[in-house]
Amino acid sequence: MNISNHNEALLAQHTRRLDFLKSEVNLPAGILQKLKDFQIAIPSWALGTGGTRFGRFSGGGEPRNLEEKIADVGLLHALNQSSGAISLHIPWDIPTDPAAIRNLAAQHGLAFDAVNSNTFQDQADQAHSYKFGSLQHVSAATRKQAIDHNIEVIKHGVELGSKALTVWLSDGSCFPGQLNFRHAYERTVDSLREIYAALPADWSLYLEYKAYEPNFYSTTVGDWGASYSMVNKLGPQAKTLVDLGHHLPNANIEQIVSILLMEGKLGGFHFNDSKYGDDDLTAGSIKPYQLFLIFNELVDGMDAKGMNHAKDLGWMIDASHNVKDPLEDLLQSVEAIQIAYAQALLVDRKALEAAREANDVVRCQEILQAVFRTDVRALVAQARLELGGALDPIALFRQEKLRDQLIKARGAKTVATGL
Ligand code: RM4
Ligand code: MN
Ligand code: MN
Repeated sequence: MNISNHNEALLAQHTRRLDFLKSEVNLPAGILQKLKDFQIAIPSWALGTGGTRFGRFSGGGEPRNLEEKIADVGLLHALNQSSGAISLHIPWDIPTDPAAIRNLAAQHGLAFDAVNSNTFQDQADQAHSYKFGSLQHVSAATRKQAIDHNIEVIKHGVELGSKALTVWLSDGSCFPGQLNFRHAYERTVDSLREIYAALPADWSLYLEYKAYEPNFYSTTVGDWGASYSMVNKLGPQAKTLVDLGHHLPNANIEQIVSILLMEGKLGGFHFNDSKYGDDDLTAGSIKPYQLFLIFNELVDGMDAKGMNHAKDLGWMIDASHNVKDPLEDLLQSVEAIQIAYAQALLVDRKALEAAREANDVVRCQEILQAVFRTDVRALVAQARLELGGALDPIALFRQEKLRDQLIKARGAKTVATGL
């Protein structure tokens, strides 16, 4: 892959765009460094074409094992220098030789972000079914099996140098009356306590919430309130994870983010976008303004606490679907996240605060929207360029026919593990 030729060909145009941006906007000191430091983890389950319950249309060249998934993320990282981590889902991606996997990842400049447990599917060899839940289950033996699985996942993560466990539970009920909400809640907390007790001291536990699906009447960790109350019971290492697609329609996600952050209980993100529910669409593809408003709260809240933007929260993507090349899609998601972050860094917070104190509602909107409507793509590209990435990663991916190469190496009929 010839990144420097690609960059050279685009350099004049890029410089023109960047100069224009600099002439229009006062770039705060250190903004490029912040963009360069900001890495977004790629989920191992998004590297194949996502299916729906109706079907799956593989585009070919999908990674057939963990090694190939790491190679794919390495490819993304080589192109954008901003995807320097991978998040694994167990048992979809069990590292059988952790030292070799760690080594391979290091060769690509990749770290391991949160490891994810899976108690929403039954595995062939498992004794008890999760049909009626896992950590909430009425049977202690089923709960224990799910607890043990989570502890197993932590062990895999430790071997890879990961520092967090993400727990997403499909537990809930499909019909009114099916579940004693109180018992389900209490059993879930008790189970989580056992998992929490197995966390290494420098690890975090992220508890993800989701309003519905696969259960359609109630979800036991159904919203940020449920997650927040549970992580508070667990202790300081437990925090809430916000997946953007997991809310009921029109939820004010940026306000949720602001409150969790203020309370010190925001753990991290699963970025994606949605029109209806947990659609797992490309970040920024449907509601880019919402993504910007979320980052606006993040920058404000993190700065208020003196937090390190790059390191103090878990930044992960959770998106995959049917109709795009998964690697191109992930490049788009990463760029959308970087754009929202860059714009949030440009907000004149003093002016915004002054306008708020003066109840100048119009001015508040003007300040935010002026930034949102500023094209910061050249700034994000400059950060990539300085790190040795491509000015236009998707264009280079296509020029170099990288998908064709993957199909040649892996075959046209490959299907990656995942949903
Ligand atoms: C869930 C949730 C989890 C993800 C699974 C595959 O809806 O978003 O984070 O691990 O899907
Ligand atoms: Mn998720
Ligand atoms: Mn989801």
